[in-house]
Amino acid sequence: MSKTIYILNGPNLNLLGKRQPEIYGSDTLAHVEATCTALGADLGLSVKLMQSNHEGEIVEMIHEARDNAAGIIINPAAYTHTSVAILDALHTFEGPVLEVHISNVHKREAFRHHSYVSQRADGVIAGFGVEGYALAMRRMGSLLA
Ligand code: DHK
Repeated sequence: MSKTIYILNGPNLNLLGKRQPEIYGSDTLAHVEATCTALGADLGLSVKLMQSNHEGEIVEMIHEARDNAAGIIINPAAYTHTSVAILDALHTFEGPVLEVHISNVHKREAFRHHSYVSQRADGVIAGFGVEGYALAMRRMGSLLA
């Protein structure tokens, strides 16, 4: 039976493809989901992609992952830089956690340089555009093999 990976996305990523395309590109989150689902079929991983604009909902998705997912790929978006609650939730999850940022946060404003989530993440990808999700899927495949 294939293992399930949760791909969790934070605020404003529902607008991916329309929002500041010069920074985040023109591909949508639906495109990310389709790409990762297809790649997952090759890797023996099934994918559940979710997005929320609400911090507590993301915490609850992580709690759900405790029972249903072998690994988490997370782009917490702005909550990356603010959320102790998401960090604490990730500490309750036992499998691999990979952090993805579409943009190179280190090339941007200073407030984007710190990530709470990185204190738990097993790996971080930034600045590879939406391809970062596919790279994280490949790494997840290796970690769970
Ligand atoms: C997405 C956001 O919405 C920002 O708040 C982060 C991240 C960067 C990204 O690059 O995917 O600072």
